Amino acid sequence: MTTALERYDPLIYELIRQEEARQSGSIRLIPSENYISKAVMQASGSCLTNKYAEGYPGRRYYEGQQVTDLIEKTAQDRARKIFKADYANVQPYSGSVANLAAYLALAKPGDTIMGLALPHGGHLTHGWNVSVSGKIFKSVQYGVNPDTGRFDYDQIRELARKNKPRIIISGATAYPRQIEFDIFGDISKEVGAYHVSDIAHISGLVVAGIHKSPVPYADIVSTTTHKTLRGPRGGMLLCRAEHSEKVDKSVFPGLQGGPHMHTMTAVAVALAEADTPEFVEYAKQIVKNAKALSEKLLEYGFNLVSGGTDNHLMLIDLRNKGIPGKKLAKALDRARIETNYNSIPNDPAPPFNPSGLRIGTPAITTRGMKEEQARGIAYFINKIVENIDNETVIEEVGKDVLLLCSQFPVPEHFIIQGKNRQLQAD
Ligand code: DSN
Repeated sequence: MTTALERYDPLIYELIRQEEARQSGSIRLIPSENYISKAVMQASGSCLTNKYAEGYPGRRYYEGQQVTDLIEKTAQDRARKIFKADYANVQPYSGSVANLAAYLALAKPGDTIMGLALPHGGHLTHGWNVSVSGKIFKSVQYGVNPDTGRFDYDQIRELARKNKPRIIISGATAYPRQIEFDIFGDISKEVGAYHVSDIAHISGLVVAGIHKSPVPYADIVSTTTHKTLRGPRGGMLLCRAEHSEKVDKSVFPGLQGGPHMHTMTAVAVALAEADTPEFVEYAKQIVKNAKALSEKLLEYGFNLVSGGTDNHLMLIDLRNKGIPGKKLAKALDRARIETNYNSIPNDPAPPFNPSGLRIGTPAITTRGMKEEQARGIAYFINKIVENIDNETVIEEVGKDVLLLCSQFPVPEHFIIQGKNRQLQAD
């Protein structure tokens, strides 16, 4: 039977089909990507896409909110529960908007914010100069220690004492080690700063108790919903009770109009899935897979920033292999392995052709791969590096990757069974 989409728009139908085939026949190592469950996909493609709901539950600017209020309250309650937070705002369209909303809830344009520099693993929105966060605020940027590739908390403290920022941001997009949120909290207290923590990458690990949580030590915690947390693409803010009104106003009407209710509905489902024993096992396996992959890469003579990983990702410093990150990422892509080229701390090469490659294990773990397959992927990467200009070998690796993919199909679409489901809004 043909679907409505196939009949109405065969071109787009065909392109979606091609993307499905591409996703299923390649190994996804981009650490910020994942695959969502059938339930999340269904909620995301539901009739909630048809509804405007500007405002918050019980105080909207449009009528017909009998159901949307229940959905938003459910999403908020589930977020508060699994992150153990006082308050949750589940409306941000993305992590970037969530970050900006957090800053504007606590600071005014012109105030100083201090975050991790982009080339050291920070996000654009942590005050990097091309982002609006680096334009409307005075931005002070810290880096990682050049010898260890890790945070030097004494240096961060010194920088904070010197610059007295209004906000200190903890969190990263390419940092492979545990983050000591309690120390960030102490530093913030000492210099009279607010502490905003961006856990977009690690929020699934935090929920599962595999990574320390910033919630007890941060004024506001920001996250995306689609990385290790494995929900639809979106953003979310968690905060102390005292900041809840400011956070709400900052999101709406400060930065956004009507929330994307279909996404929020899917977020609610993903939060229920994250509140299950299966999810905890999944999160543990992400880290086991990352460790297995990183250890095998080290055996092959790869240099990893900080020497390894504590979480879901690693950053390969390719300088000793004499191959730029972009060239390797493109060769890997031809062999059906998706990665992203990335700057390494203090990279001598420019951002468009940097010396690093960022890889991670959330998506392969969702496909059911374990340590053995993670080590096999390290073998593929090494083989491509050793044959970077040999298209025949690249094609052969691509065939082996396809075989591996067929043994671990994209779970079309898996169902989380967990028992701890909170099925209704309180
Ligand atoms: N673009 C995301 C990532 O890949 O890490 C961060 O927003």
